[in-house]
Amino acid sequence: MSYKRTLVTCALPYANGPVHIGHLAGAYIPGDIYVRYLRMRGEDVVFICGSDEHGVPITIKARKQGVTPQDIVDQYHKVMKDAFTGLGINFDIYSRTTSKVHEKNASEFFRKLYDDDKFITKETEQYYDEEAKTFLADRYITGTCPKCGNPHAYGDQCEKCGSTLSPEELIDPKSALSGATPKKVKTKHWYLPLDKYEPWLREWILERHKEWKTNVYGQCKSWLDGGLQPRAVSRDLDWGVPVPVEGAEGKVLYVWFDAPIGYISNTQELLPQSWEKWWKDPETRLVHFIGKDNIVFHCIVFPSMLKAYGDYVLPDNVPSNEFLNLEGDKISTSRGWAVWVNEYEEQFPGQEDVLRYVLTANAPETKDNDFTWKDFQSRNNSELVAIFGNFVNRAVVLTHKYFGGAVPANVKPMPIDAETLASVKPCKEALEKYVETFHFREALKEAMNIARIGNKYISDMEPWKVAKEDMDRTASILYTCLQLCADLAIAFEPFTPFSAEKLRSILRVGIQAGTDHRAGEGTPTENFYKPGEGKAVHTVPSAIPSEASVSLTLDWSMLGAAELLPAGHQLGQAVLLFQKIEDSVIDAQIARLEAIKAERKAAEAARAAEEAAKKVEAQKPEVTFDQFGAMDIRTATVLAAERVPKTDKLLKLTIDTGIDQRTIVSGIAEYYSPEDMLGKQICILANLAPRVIRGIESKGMILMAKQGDGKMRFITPQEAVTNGAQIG
Ligand code: B3M
Ligand code: ZN
Repeated sequence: MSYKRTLVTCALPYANGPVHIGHLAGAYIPGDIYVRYLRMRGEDVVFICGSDEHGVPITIKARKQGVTPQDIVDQYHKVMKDAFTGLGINFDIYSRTTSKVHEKNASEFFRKLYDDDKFITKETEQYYDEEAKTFLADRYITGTCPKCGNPHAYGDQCEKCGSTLSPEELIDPKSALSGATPKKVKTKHWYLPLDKYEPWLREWILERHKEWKTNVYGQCKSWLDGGLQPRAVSRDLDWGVPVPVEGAEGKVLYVWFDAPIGYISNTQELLPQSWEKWWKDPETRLVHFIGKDNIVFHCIVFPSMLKAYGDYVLPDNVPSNEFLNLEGDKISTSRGWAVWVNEYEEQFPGQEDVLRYVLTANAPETKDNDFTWKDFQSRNNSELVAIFGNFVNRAVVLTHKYFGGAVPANVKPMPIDAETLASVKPCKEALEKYVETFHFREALKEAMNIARIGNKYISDMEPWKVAKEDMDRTASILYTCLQLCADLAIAFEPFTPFSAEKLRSILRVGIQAGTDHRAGEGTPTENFYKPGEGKAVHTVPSAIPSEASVSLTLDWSMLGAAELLPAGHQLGQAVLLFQKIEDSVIDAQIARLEAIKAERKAAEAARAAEEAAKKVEAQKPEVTFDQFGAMDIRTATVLAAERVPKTDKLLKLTIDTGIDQRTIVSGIAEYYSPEDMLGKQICILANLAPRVIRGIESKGMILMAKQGDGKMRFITPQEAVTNGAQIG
């Protein structure tokens, strides 16, 4: 279907930490490349993003720091917005889900689905903290992991063994707020019955969107094949958009319900008059750039919400990348294992494009990928500096040397010149195909191929030698080289916009980069970009003229043309496009990461030592040999077993001790049924003084092993022995 405009969104990052390179590689750099490309092609594009400021992790961070959730989101919203701006990621608006526009919009969205009867309600039992008088989100419950015995597991996950948990599975659960043991209390929530949308989703995604990237399509298919369940869209929490219906006090919209509506709200904030055309006109194409952990929400949940609402366009594509690791380990905000974008910008001023280049060249497009500082250095030094930068520099410096900085006339052409220029066309076509199918690393390779073509051509032609005897031929060679430089100034604009701009300054040309919507409509809010903001330009030497003195404008259609710069066009001074990165710079980054690793190991060791010390403390006081010898421990077999009426814990066991048959009452019914025990050989303490339990005389005790998970296990000889065999 044809379309008139494209609405591009990037996932709204949680405002509980700075942006790192994993975020950039996953969604933001691909989104920005795509938008820049479309705009250069003259398409009408709105590019929307903002901070996701709700959700439990933000409340936890606030509590830990003793501040309000609003303080946390204010802090990180600014850090993230500035980080994106610094890297030239040019959103039209970077707003936030705590904006007034969004609160109203998300609330109305819920209300319409509620009024249209699109939700079902369910009553479930949730943990409640009676001391803090509040329901507890899964993250707010801690206890012992049933899988590995880690005593500090959360109600949703054990960070030690990585298991996904539900709070019910935790042993000895405690509220993280008050330390109290939480109670199960009934609570009502609204659910979107995704199961009802399943047939439609199957047809819409699996039949009509076979072109989606295989990782995205595959994940959707496996969700759909697994069968969809109703999903709760509300939570018992005091941070979020209140559920706008009666009887919903203390409840807010689930963060994954309100956040995607944020895309709509942010468009409304930017374009209060015309936003509807961007969201409701079928001639709009909607594209969501996201990371792989967001696929289900953008391909299944949000489209179902939009479908339930009725009037909205649905995503045409959801290009999602896989994860980027850092030096072989998963990036983790909580463990500090990341390269933070704001820090990068401080440490590598003027080298923003290097990060953009490396993260695109090495993008995790089809599988998880690894970022290493060595690779970063080598891509800069041996690709950007040695190929792209070197070629441009040689061409411009020689033009100044021999022709006073003016593009020479093509006075003595040879076939190789035209052939070289013509070889740019296939690169252009491939680049276009790759960008349009969201294969940005391949697209970047094609742009780099143009630089390779130039670098090879100038090395083969050796104009510095030819100049000694044939100035006419030198003119044609440099004429050809400068056309290729102009090609590079176009082709690299989506990928490395700062360097492309620097190159255009050297060439004294402008570019038709299309128009954005940053001015918005009506009165700008504080989430708008101020004039000039985010269009950061490298400080270029004063020898280079400003855009004002530029007499020539390039556009995308000129890429690969026979002549982009006419003879006589005056160039600016040569400046280096890229700087070599020295080993010492890279070693410092690696050392920083190693220090983080060492710190983490030390913390883990300290924790393990603490646990071990606790175990030693738990050891009972010494006994003498005689005291031990006084105990009659022997093997026995269970002959009969039954539950003690009106108790949950007790089993009445009849056992053969080798000396007699007797009754022992044992508190193991939680772990073993009577059938489990029947015929089992066990160990008992036979001479324990008899006790009457629930009216039954119990003579002796069954020996059980108890470990961190709380479960009791009986001890059985490895080989069958006769009953009454002495243990000691
Ligand atoms: N904030 C998750 C994330 O940052 C979430 C995305 C919301 S997009 C509507 O990965
Ligand atoms: Zn565990």
